[in-house]
Amino acid sequence: MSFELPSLPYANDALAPYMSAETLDFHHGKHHQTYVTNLNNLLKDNELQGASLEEIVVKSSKDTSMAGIFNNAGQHWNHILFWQCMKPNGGGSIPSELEARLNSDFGSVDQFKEAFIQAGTTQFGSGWCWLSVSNGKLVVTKTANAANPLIENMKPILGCDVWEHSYYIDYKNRRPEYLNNFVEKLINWEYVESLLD
Ligand code: MN3
Repeated sequence: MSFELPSLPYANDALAPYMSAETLDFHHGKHHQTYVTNLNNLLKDNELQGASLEEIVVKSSKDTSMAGIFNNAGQHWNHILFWQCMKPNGGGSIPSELEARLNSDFGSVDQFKEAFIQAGTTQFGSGWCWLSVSNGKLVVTKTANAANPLIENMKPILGCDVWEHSYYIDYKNRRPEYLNNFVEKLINWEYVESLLD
């Protein structure tokens, strides 16, 4: 069984102007597709062939001889979450259960947003910023390259790609502006809440 590129849950021009059709054509159609193609090729004759994507990510993260599999499996997993975490006319009000959890664990929704944007802004080079459930508590973290919170026993419920391919066409070097628009205009909060617990 091989992995496949999932379709975007919206039209490729539906997130404009905050994320353009050109960005999605390249990011989803080329970059994400390449991770899937590489992963399938690397899994041929590998002991992890046939395992679930999450199992491949976690197991390959612990074995340096599987670095190539880890990088491509991690990026496949990360992008699947990333596409689902956005929607047209996103941002806005947060469903009540998630809002209460953000208030409880960060002090306020604004403090959560500040921490999330700060994590993405300060991730040096390529990587991701995350909102995850860790031991029942919501936490913000950042990771480099293909890594994600799954490999630290957390459950990611929101992830933002801060590789340059995610924003350079639309924002050039202005990563903080991209992150701010991701939070205020793109996040599908209903989907994020559906991943709680
Ligand atoms: Mn990407």
